[in-house]
Amino acid sequence: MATAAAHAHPLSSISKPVGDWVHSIAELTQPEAIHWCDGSDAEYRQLMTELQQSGELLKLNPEHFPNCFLARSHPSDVARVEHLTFVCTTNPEDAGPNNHWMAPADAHAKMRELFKGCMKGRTLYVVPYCMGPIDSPYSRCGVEITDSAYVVINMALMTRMGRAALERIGREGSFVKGLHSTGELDPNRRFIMHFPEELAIESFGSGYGGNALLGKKCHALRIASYQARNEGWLAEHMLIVGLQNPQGETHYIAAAFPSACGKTNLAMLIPPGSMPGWKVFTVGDDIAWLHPGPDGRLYAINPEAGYFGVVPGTNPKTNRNAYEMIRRDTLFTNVALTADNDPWWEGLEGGTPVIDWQGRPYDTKHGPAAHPNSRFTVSAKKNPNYSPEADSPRGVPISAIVFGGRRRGVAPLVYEARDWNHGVLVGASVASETTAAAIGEAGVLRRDPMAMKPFAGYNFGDYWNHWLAIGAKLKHPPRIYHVNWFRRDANNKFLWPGFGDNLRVLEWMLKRCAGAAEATETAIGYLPRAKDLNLAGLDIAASALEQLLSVDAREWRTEAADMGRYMDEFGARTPAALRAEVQALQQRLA
Ligand code: OXD
Ligand code: MN
Repeated sequence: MATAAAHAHPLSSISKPVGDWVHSIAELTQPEAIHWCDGSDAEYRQLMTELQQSGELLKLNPEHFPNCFLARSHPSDVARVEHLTFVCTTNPEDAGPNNHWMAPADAHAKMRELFKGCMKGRTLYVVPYCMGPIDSPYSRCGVEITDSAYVVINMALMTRMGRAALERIGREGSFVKGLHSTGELDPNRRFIMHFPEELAIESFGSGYGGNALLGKKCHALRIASYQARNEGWLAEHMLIVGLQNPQGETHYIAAAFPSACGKTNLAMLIPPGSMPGWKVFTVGDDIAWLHPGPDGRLYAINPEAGYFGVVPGTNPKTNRNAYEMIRRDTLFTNVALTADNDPWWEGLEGGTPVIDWQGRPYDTKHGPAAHPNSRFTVSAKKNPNYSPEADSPRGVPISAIVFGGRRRGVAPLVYEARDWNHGVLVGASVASETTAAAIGEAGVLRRDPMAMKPFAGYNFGDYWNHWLAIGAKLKHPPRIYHVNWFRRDANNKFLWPGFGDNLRVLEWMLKRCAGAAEATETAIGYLPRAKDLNLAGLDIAASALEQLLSVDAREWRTEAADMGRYMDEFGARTPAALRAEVQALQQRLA
């Protein structure tokens, strides 16, 4: 298709700014052909066929996994590369100590050298996309130029991609410019550059999701967070879920957790059998754009249209919805294979791997069969619990915001912030053990404010200030909570069952929002007592609950001091109101 359609396009709605930009990139990168994506089914099928012919995609067992495919990435290109990800602002202070910084002119010069002629013999795909419902005033558009057909099909599943987006861009005039090439996949020639002041992204040398699907982390979080600050909203690393109680009332929660800490599982939660009458609706599993609404509440849209979820650990017990969802129409990346050509991953509970994620005969001495950060890409519409509100242009009203991390100690199962400003401190002090979602050592505790450490496109000090300002605008702000599903006992065993049973904690939050549940006041905020939680049908020891719901003042004094030190790293940009919150916490703990 590419060669036949060289430099031709069937789309009449190309505006001059888009046309001119594509033209200038084509001059720089020298592709053999240009393909303007229209987002049609025919185009998708054609690309899938081409990718199979070139061996980049493998068809999985069509009886067991109809219309499912496997892609294998280069073994050095399996996760986000935070050390090679830069925010390029004129003033380094604007990027902040939370980002790697490069001067925009230097970054552009470096990237120009890499992009020069890099698409020779390849097809340049123009991928217009809309983040958010196509008719929502809260949505924002972008165009990704890429030389990877794998990226195009992922973008087709993950965003509203094609003709309608291009038409909206034509009407609006402005769009985020994303330029991507897989290059030679050389880790020494790999950079993910962000230019928030120019609404531009340049990514070279990686084909991995978070580095290459520019609509996701690069646009919808790093660039959007910067845009959101200028425009008075928030772009957050949050799932959005609707919870319908047995009385038939639905409330929405937005929750931020670091990568690979169970956002997709919480967004698709299955109520335990002992909680009849509850229903769960997924609005989003990774990113939320939050806007103060005309009624003084906070409204959320999910800018994405699909899931790029972590595969290992998915089974009928942990997430039956996801397990069923990814049995058809799904693109797998870096999972293993059984002798039947079925996908296999650790935690599947059945089947035997014979080929590992790198395509080698499986041998335990090579490590896990599936890569720990192997992924599924699937359209959100395939989720049996897809919320009917997920396409609503006005978004859904948020009753509670939840922050959480993966911590073996210190943080209790749940606590409620005293008010919005205290809640901003609770979010700012999220800390979590690192996971396989990014290159680097897993299991190391690091501060990850609002789960945005890898994704905030500007200085965290300014970001916290913006959070405080948003709260001041809300007549009916959501309540703010912190949860820790990952607390362990002295034998390193998880104390809380997690997954579906997390609904017990969410129920308490929603009852608190309605003024219908009790709590005890502690120095760190409001905690439920065991009797305040719905524990019907749950087999859990009283001693486990006691540990889960306890606050150790000594540990928390250390924690508070550490938070204060962390905030000092942001110097004068840390808002005084947030420092005051740390001091107040320290006084309550004294
Ligand atoms: C993701 C991540 O891919 O957070 O969602 O790493
Ligand atoms: Mn994520």
